[in-house]
Amino acid sequence: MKKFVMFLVAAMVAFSFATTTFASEGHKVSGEVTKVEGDMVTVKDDKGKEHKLHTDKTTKMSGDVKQGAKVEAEMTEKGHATAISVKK
Ligand SMILES: [Cu+2]
Repeated sequence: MKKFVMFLVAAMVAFSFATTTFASEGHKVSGEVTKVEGDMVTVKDDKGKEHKLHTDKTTKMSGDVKQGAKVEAEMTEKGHATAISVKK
């Protein structure tokens, strides 16, 4: 019985994790900031592709996002950055 309960809990945790991952899908971009222009931040990813991200008050910024900084960003399909954090 205990094992069954443990299994249920594990299954629920796994399921909620999967749901969260799916819900926050968008795009994750990690790379180097090549340009900061007003509220637009350009990030060049590891494959050399440039992503233009729009930032505003709702963007969670952590660290000093500036040219040359290595960052990890979360963006929506429309190119709006929901979070940008500087990697250490
Ligand atoms: Cu935006």
